[in-house]
Order: sequence, then structure tokens, then C-alpha cells
Amino acid sequence: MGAGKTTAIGTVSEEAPIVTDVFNNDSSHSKTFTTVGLDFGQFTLDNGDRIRMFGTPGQSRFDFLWKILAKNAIGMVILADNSRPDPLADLRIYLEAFAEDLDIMPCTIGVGRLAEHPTPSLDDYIDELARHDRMLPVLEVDVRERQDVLLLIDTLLAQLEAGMFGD
Ligand SMILES: Nc1nc2c(ncn2[C@@H]2O[C@H](COP(=O)(O)OP(=O)(O)OP(=O)(O)O)[C@@H](O)[C@H]2O)c(=O)[nH]1
Ligand SMILES: [Mg+2]
Repeated sequence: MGAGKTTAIGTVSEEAPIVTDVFNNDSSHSKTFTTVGLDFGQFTLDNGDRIRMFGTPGQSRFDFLWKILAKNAIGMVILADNSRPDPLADLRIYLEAFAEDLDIMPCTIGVGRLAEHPTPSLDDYIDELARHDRMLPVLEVDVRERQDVLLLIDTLLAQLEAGMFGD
């Protein structure tokens, strides 16, 4: 929760993104608004293909939506917030919840707020992934920066183009 999913989609969406944020009354997190439905945004690649981005609500009480979204996705980005008490434990939740999906679709891990919170390091993330038998790209990102968000999507597309996942 609060890693920056809504922000990331808004940063690259060509049209005003559809957001379903409401006033946050989850006292475990100090943010003002939180997503209770889906985020949606889209943009067009140079070749004309359209990328549609769907953001999940971060709070685990909405985990029934995670499966629905993953079902028809061509790829997944997991955004980690390095200012959280135990970001690797957060990552584990998603690696386990999406284990079946991760077998059949590309995934990239974006790590935010790393500059202010250098621990765990990107290598620590890679080690954690290895413990789950996953070898995935791990990138430092600031979701407010368009180039960073585009790089996350590029790495998904590169995995698809490399034929790492059959279709
Ligand atoms: N200072 C700082 N702020 C950041 C950074 N990355 C994201 N943010 C801010 O963190 C907030 C993230 O909020 P959202 O985009 O609503 O996060 P979310 O993942 O959609 O949250 P939920 O829907 O509640 O799960 C925004 O205000 C961003 O501007 C960063 O690297 N540094
Ligand atoms: Mg959100």
C-alpha cells in the first residue's frame, strides 16, 4: 500500500487516468487517499500498439481483485516501497499470491524510495527472488518520473520479445 501504483499509471497515461481513490481511513498508513477499485491508464507505443495499465488496490483486503487482474494480463509490475519496515516480506506476499501467474507471464520489480532508504539493496531483492526460484529484473524507480515508469514497461516487453513466455 502506498508504493505508488496510482502515481505510476498517472505519470505515463496519455489520457487522464481513471482513479478510484477515496479518503484513507486505514490507520496503518498515513497517506491521505487510497485505491479501492482499479486504476486504469493507457499509452501508445511507437509501433501503434496500445499498452493498457491496470493498478490494483494495495490493501490486502482487496486481494480478490488481484487474481481477476492477473488473469488476462500480458505482464506484471510489482512495486516495492523501500521505506516500509520489511519490504522483502511485502515482496514475498506478492510472489506467493501470484505464484501461478508468475510462471506464465513476465514480471519486473520496481523499488521506490531507495535513495532515502538504501536497505534492503537491489541485491537483497535479487537474493530474495532467488530463494523463490525467480530470476526477475529489479529496478530502482521513482514513479513520479516518466522515464522510470516507461523502463518498467520496457523490461516487460523485452521479456516477451525475447520469447521467454509462450503465447
Ligand atoms: N518522496 C517520495 N515520494 C514518493 C516516491 N515515490 C512515490 N512517492 C509518493 O508516494 C505516494 C504514492 O501514492 P499512490 O500513488 O497513491 O500509491 P498507491 O500504491 O496507489 O497506494 P494504494 O492505492 O493506497 O495502495 C505519492 O504521493 C507519490 O508522489 C519517492 O521515491 N519519493
Ligand atoms: Mg492506488
